[in-house]
Amino acid sequence: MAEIHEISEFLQKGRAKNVKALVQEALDEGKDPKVILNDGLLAGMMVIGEKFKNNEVFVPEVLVAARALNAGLAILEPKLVEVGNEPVGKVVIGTVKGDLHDIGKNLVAMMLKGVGFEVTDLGVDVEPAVFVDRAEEVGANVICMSALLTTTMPSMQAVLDELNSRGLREKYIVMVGGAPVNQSFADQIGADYYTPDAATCAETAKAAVEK
Ligand code: B1M
Repeated sequence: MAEIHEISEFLQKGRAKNVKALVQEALDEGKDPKVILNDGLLAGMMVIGEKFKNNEVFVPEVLVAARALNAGLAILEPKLVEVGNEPVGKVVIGTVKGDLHDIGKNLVAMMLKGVGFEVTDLGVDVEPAVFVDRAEEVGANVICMSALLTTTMPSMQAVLDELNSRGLREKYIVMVGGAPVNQSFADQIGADYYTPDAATCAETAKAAVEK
């Protein structure tokens, strides 16, 4: 029987194969995908995050743990995502310029798909102009930005500046998030919504386009 805590432990050791196998086993046993995500994968990554902060582990260990997390997420994705017939709207999403963290952004993209959005994922280190160019190209309603570094948060402002300078600000719902981002920062830069986690982001985006 797959124990959820084992998923967290193998993730911390960067054992992607074991993580994949255990996630699959847990799903086969009928365990709730959200429990596997929160108590297995994300709990393991939180431990790594704390150890990283305290200099108990370093970039290589964090990278292999992140790879193991992504491997587990790939197995979980079909269960977390239930795609409807008609998209509720279109989103472009990316991690802002200078920032290479993509796990949270991937999770947000997954949840957005889960509530029925068509999602264009721009990846990481995305130039401000690219957010706007691609939003225009795909006919998006929502622009979602993720930042994990305090030093890259100003790149979010740069996207809003880009929208304003092209006279396109009113056309898009702009959403921001990521660990260092908060409501007061969102207010300061003039974003429409800050949400603290992937599920809330997806629900809020859906409610916003349906308004
Ligand atoms: Co880096 N890193 N990292 N890192 N890393 C952090 C963010 C850090 C907090 C670690 C620490 O010191 N405690 C710290 C930032 C400090 C700061 O600025 N405040 C840090 C640092 C300093 C760095 C480097 C500078 C380290 C170095 O090189 N010396 C470097 C920067 C590289 C760069 O981006 N230019 C770096 C590199 C890396 C790795 C490459 C090794 C790896 C990233 C791998 C990858 O993403 N593929 C990595 C990782 C994994 C982390 C930690 C450990 C984990 C981040 C993560 O994936 N969490 C992180 C410590 C931590 O956060 N505790 C850390 C799990 C993920 C699910 O959570 O992304 O927060 P998160 O997403 C959440 C919410 O924030 C939200 O939804 C998710 C939950 O549902 N959310 C949104 C995210 N985006 C959203 C958008 C929304 C709404 C919600 O709306 C649009």
